[in-house]
Amino acid sequence: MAMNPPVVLLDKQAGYTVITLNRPDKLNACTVPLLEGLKAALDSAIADPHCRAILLTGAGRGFCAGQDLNERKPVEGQVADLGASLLEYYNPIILAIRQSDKPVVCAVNGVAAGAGANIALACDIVLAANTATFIQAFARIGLGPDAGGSWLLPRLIGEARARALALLAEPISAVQAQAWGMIWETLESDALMSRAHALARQLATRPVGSCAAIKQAFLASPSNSLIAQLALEADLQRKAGQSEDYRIGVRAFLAGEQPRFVGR
Ligand code: LHQ
Repeated sequence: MAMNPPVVLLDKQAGYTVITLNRPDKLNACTVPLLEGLKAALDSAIADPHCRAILLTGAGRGFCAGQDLNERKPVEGQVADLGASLLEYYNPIILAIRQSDKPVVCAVNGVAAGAGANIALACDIVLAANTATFIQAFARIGLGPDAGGSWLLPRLIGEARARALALLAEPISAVQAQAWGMIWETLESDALMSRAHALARQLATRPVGSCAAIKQAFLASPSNSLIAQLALEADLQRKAGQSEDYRIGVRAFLAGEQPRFVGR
C-alpha cells in the first residue's frame, strides 16, 4: 500500500532546522495532522541543542491557505467550537515561535491566507517571494481574526492598515507588505530559498545568548512600561555579559579577528 507523504517535513542542516509544510495540492491548508506535525517539529527543533535557528516554509506554490475548510465544514445540527481548535492547535504554535529563544525565519513561497498568514507573521524574520500574497481571509467566511493577527498586524503596520486589511480581507502583495514594514524582504521566487538558507546559516553562527535576549526583550516590550523594559534589559544584559560568547566576542573585536562563538 502506498504511504502518504508526511504533511510536515523536518530537515536538520548544520546549525539550523528546516520545517516544510507539505500539503502542496491544498496550498498547505491546516488539517489537524499538519498542525500537530508543525507543533511537534517546532518542539523538536527548539529542544535540539544542535539547532540554533529555524527556517519555516511551504512546499509547492503556496505557503499556507489557513485552516483546511473541509475539516471545519459547518454541519447542520452540530455546533462547532472553533475557539477550542485555536486553543488546542493554533495558539500553541504562535506561542512556540514567539516564546522560543531561537530565531525563526519564514520563507513565504506563495499565498499565505487566514491563520496561515499569521503563522508567517509570528516568525522573527519574514522573507517572501515577490509573487506571494498575504490575505487576512477571515471576514470572507464570517470569521474574526485569529492566530495572533489582531495583535501582530497593528504592531507591524499600524492600526489604520491593520483594520482595513482585516475588514476588507483583500490580498496584498508581498512587495506591498514589505513597503509597509510587515515583512523583512521580498525576492524573486527562484532566489527565495537560497537567501532564506543563507539567513538561517548566518543566525546559526550568532551567539545564542544574544538571540535569546533579543527575543525575550521583544516579547515583553509591548506590555511593558519604559521603566519595566529598561529593568528587563538590564537583567538580560547581566546574563548575556556573563556568557562565554560575550568574552569571545569582545576578545575577537579587540584582536581584530572574527569571533567563533561556542553557544554558551
Ligand atoms: C483549500 C483551502 C482551504 C481547504 C485552498 N481549505 N482547501 C478557521 C477555522 C478554525 C479554526 C482556526 O482558524 C481558522 C482560521 C482560518 O485560517 S480561516 C481562513 C481559511 N482560509 C481561507 O479562507 C482561504 C481559502 N482559500 C482561498 O481563498 C484560495 O484557495 C487562495 C486565495 C488561498 C488561493 O487561491 P488559488 O491560487 O486560486 O488556489 P485554489 O483556490 O484553486 O486552491 C488550490 C487547492 O487548494 C484547491 O483544491 P482543489 O482540490 O480544488 O485543487 C482548494 O480547494 C484548496 N484549498 N485553500 N483553506
